[in-house]
Amino acid sequence: MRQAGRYQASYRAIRKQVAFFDLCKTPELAARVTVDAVEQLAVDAAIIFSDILVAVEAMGAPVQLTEQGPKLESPLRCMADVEALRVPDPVQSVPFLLEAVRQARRALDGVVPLIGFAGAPLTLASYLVEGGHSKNFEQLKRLLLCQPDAAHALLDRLARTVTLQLQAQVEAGCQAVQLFDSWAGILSPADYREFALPYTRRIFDELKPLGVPRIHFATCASTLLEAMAETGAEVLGVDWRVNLSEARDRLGPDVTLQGNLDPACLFLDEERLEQRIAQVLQSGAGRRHIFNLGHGVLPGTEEARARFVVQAVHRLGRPA
Ligand code: 1CP
Repeated sequence: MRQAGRYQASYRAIRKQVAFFDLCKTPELAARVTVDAVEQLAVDAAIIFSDILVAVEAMGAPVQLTEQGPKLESPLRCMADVEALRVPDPVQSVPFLLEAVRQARRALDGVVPLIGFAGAPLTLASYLVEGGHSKNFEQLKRLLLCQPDAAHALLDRLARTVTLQLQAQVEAGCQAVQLFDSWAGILSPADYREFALPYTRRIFDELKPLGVPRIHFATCASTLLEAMAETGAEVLGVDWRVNLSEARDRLGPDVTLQGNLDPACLFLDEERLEQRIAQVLQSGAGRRHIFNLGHGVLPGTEEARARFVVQAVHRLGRPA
């Protein structure tokens, strides 16, 4: 999940000087934030520092990060708005991201693998249509249900953009890719199958020849697990609302599960935190399980607690 961010003093110090999207667009700094998180936490993999909304900007929809979260200047509402979006060539539209990947890979080569990422089409569409974070996703659902042609045209453009961006990240040095469909859980299983699954499957199909592990993550998606597995991902990331052993029973032995400690557990004292970690490891049962948080580190988390989680997982998860 997200591992760099506001809970780190080193990140806050950089953010005092540099606005968030400027940080994403300065390769030296983005690579440094990526590597700092690995060095400070001693995690087993790095995720490149960027944001899913970088792709949205590259398509021609400017984004600002405000106190209330990301904000788009002019949310999309109809087919004409969709048709104005580009499907950009990443080499031209996100050179800073590809350079950050190259620099981070150089620094981490032989240390830990580097994961590239993007937002899944439905989640990116939510920001484009709502103009920011949303509680009920009213405008997005209006578009999906009342203007399905415009919705599919939007999702198609997003899928093409994301495919190109992930391919370019792998070519620049990423050794795995993760597709975040953070808000897929707002859909019914039938609507997920219509508006999310086909696009995600297409992205993963086109990445398959590159031979890197493909990780798919969503929150609030326990009703969607079987459909998510049909995307072809090698790894499914799940949040804490799902019991890992139950997910294993439903999905069979072949898929790898990633997760799923509730990030709020990092507010516990070490003893109780360790019990929660042990429970997650136990429900993963050491079978095709990558320990992770069920979502990103919360901004109010103490850094020492995040380090403690990694140490405890190494101690408990790798029997002597
Ligand atoms: O400095 C700040 O205030 C910025 C906070 C922040 C950070 C650290 C944002 C704004 N984005 C990021 C980085 C980020 N975003 C990473 C880098 C990973 C790392 O180094 O660990 C990643 C993988 C993301 C992905 C992302 N951005 C997602 C998918 C994952 C998830 O958390 O669900 C989403 C939904 C976003 C949108 C976004 N960007 C930023 C915020 C605060 C949000 C969420 C807003 C909302 O609630 O809708």
